[in-house]
Amino acid sequence: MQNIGNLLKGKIAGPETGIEIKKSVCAICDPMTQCGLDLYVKDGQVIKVEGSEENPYSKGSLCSKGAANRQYLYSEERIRTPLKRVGPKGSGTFQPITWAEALDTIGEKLHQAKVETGPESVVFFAGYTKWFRPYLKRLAHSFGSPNYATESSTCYQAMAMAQRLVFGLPGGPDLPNTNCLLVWSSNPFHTNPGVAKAVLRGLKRGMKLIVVDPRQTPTTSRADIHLQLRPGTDGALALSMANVIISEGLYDKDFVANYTYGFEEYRAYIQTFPPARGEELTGVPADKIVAAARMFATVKNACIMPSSAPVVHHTNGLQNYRAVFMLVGLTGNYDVKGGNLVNPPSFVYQAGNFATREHEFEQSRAFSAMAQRIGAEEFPVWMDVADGQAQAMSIPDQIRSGRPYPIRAILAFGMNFRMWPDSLGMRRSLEDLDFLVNVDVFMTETCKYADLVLPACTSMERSELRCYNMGYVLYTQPAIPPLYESRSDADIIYALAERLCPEDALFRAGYEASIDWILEPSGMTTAELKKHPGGMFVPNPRILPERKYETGGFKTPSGKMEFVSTVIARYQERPGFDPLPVYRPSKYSREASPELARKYPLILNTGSRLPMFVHTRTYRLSWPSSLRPNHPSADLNPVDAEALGLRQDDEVRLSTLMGAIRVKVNLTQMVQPGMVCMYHGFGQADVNELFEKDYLDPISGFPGFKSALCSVEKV
Ligand SMILES: Nc1nc2c(c(=O)[nH]1)N[C@H]1C(S)=C(S)[C@@H](COP(=O)(O)OP(=O)(O)OC[C@H]3O[C@@H](n4cnc5c(=O)[nH]c(N)nc54)[C@H](O)[C@@H]3O)O[C@H]1N2
Ligand SMILES: Nc1nc2c(c(=O)[nH]1)N[C@H]1C(S)=C(S)[C@@H](COP(=O)(O)OP(=O)(O)OC[C@H]3O[C@@H](n4cnc5c(=O)[nH]c(N)nc54)[C@H](O)[C@@H]3O)O[C@H]1N2
Ligand SMILES: [Mo]
Repeated sequence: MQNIGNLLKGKIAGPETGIEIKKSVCAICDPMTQCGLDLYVKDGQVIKVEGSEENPYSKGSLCSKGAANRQYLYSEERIRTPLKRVGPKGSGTFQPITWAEALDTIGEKLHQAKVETGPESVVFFAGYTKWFRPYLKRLAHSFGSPNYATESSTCYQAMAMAQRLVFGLPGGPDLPNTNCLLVWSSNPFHTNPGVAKAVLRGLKRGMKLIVVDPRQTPTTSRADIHLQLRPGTDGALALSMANVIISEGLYDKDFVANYTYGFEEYRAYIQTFPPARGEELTGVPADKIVAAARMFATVKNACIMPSSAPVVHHTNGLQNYRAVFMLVGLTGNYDVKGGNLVNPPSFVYQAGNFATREHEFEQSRAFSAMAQRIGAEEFPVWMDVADGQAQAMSIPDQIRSGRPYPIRAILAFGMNFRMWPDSLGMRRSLEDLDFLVNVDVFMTETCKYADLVLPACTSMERSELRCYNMGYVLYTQPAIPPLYESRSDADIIYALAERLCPEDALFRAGYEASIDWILEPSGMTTAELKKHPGGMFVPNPRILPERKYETGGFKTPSGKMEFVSTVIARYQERPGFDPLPVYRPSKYSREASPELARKYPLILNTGSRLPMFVHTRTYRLSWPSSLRPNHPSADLNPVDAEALGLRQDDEVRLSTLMGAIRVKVNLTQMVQPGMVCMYHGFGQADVNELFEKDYLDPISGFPGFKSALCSVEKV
């Protein structure tokens, strides 16, 4: 006889214990990492969380954050009911209201703004969370507002823009098949466990690894060559590598002759970047530049793994990444097996090897039938080639100036004003709005400035569609009903659609019918997917040929891969809009602002991911935050610490020309001398307060979070 007490203590699932295993996904990071969860549920309570073995991406593993999903789910800081602010903005004084009152109020307020100042005066915003974006974008467009904006104004888009300007369509690294992986700034061992495992598998089969990173990381420690450049000098490094590849005749002459535009101008330009100059500009020894260039150009096939953030978080980031991606074409590695393969996304940025109607669903009204988007005047290239969003970095200024038209209201899902540079300025702008709604799982600082706050549930309590690049799809079902009065974001969007755009037939048909409509070209349905709670492989995966450009051309205006951008050329009278990938040092750097560098001698590089934190999400959880002292700290090399008379955990003032914050110092060899690294999103010491609102890349509008100038002094 089994002892039921022991089975219960061991949390063993089965009829004896009444414990059921329910399938879900972890959405603490989103969406590239979405590990499968096995949730042990008894009496409507999640009593244990495990990684799901059947998920082909995560294969049973969970990171330090995913393991804390119960703490996330049952956090005391969860919002329980819809709330109406009754005290002053920021006071955090709220009164519970019913869902009906909340939804009706939003319907009335947004309708009023639409009538008085036009639908474009209402912004529909999503923070880092991505799973519900197609529905939110449709809501904006069906309402008539072009102003759907997201965290992608600081993440991913600029990288995608750089690739689109060069190739038309972005290509992703073909990790399983490549023989040489050039990781141009990513540290998957901290940011994406599935990719880290793929890197390890590649190394086992003899793949060469080159990593470009100013720090030492678990990724660089595995590299054949680590190019430890100074932050923000990526363009100079790429141009110098191109100099070696071209002068040694290692480039793909056939591809260059037949499929590229502007090569002669580019070749003339890179003449000025011999390895010795590359060393001077980047700090990477010339012999390493030569060795890396030769390896990347001669090992076949080779690919570049880019990242959504580090290279583009500079005032010269977009041009730098263009120079980097050109190396893929130069060496004939675009859209080939083991190179950078073009495989368009199926759903929410993820390639799943199936076709959908996601884009048609989202864009329920053409941009030409709406007002111009926020940021259109400052960032025209964004409007030409980014993914159909407004540039959210222009929101704070436009709220204040009312130009070119007023912004009256924001309907936000997971907005965090600390995502913006000059975060306090963004917060002040939010105070100027007539009406702000924030939908979040937790009562955050930003919620305190909202007029209405709505409680969202977590991934464990909702139903969502996700896909994986090995051709795997998942349509999750709630493991437990939403806690308290929380609701899924999608349910909230559909309830608002009844009030904001009642004529929209797909919204009227409902959430699941919408997903079926989106999935139609794939032949899959939600009914079928529900039979596979842990997910399933796509029945007839879409396998695209290599070198698609041979038949269709490149999706650029010239139809070729562009060394000289015909899109940027449209605006070349503007400073920084060079059609060639011209290298300019970061606006605030020893090279470009020597005066400032005398007062602020260190490079401020922020936001390198820590394994236990995800932006503002996990500071509140005791398991992850027990892994690193939970006080804001800045990383400093011991050489700099000694020169400044600092010891581990000393309190310092970290200053830029915008102001100062107080943090502790953490001494580590991971950062190179001359560089200060600080994680973002701490309310008590927010490094984004130290960046000016217009410290942005002129083309992409991305903030220069990874190269400003700062000083550190003991307090
Ligand atoms: N200095 C500096 N700043 C940076 C960066 C940097 O490297 N350095 N990185 C930038 C990048 S790349 C990114 S992606 C952004 C991240 O930008 P943020 O949007 O600031 O990221 P989070 O803090 O993770 O998420 C915002 C909110 O979403 C809420 N949320 C979580 N799950 C859900 C959900 O299911 N529904 C709803 N409605 N809300 C939910 C969270 O509770 C949180 O309050 O920060 C950018 N800012
Ligand atoms: N644990 C955890 N995982 C995450 C997140 C998180 O917050 N926590 N956030 C998610 C999000 S939103 C994103 S965008 C991704 C980011 O994913 P990754 O890009 O993999 O991670 P980062 O740590 O931002 O940056 C990678 C490396 O870039 C280096 N770097 C910094 N400046 C420069 C530079 O100027 N040039 C070059 N070449 N390299 C530079 C850093 O030293 C760092 O080691 O991670 C995702 N995954
Ligand atoms: Mo990001």
